Amino acid sequence: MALLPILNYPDPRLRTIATPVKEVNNTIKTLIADMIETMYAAEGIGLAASQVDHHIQLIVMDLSENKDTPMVYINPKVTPLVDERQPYEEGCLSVPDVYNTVNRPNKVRIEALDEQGQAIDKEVEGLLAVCIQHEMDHLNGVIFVDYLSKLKQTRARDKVRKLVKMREKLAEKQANAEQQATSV
Ligand code: QAP
Ligand code: CO
Repeated sequence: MALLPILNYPDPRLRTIATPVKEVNNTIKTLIADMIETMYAAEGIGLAASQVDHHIQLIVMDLSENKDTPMVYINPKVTPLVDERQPYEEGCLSVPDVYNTVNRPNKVRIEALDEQGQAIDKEVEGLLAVCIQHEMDHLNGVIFVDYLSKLKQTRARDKVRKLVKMREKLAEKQANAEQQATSV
């Protein structure tokens, strides 16, 4: 198992359109396990393959309290079941520390394959409906900030750039400290 690096907004690779998975083989199963591990490590509830630079139609999610119920959606098709849209405060592992309200239909039908290649066909509402639409957007190169005003998009971009720089500096410091500790 391995942690995968997550692409950060506004990385242009996040705009890549994902292609369908042809066969749920061992390579895909390893990627699924790594994505679930990466999602848990980052304290996320959902992660699309696009976010870890794999441009295939694959989503992992876990909305359970104890983080012990991972869900896998392969080649998903999501159909809204209501016209009405409801506001929900969304975040994204690719847009760290940015949260904003997005309006989406809060009841959808999900058709997909699971990790065993078995067909899933279910109607869902609430957070699960919101989250699958957010992750589905990633597979189509869409990020939740695209729904916000230009001003909010600029602020989000600047905030993420600053945070990524800070994280890089911190990682550099930690690497230096470790080197010091081992070179006595
Ligand atoms: C998508 O997002 C989602 O900024 C999944 O510092 C989120 O898991 C859909 C996260 C909310 C609907 C509602 C974000 C973790 C996790 C951050 C996530 C952060 C740490 C985001
Ligand atoms: Co996201």
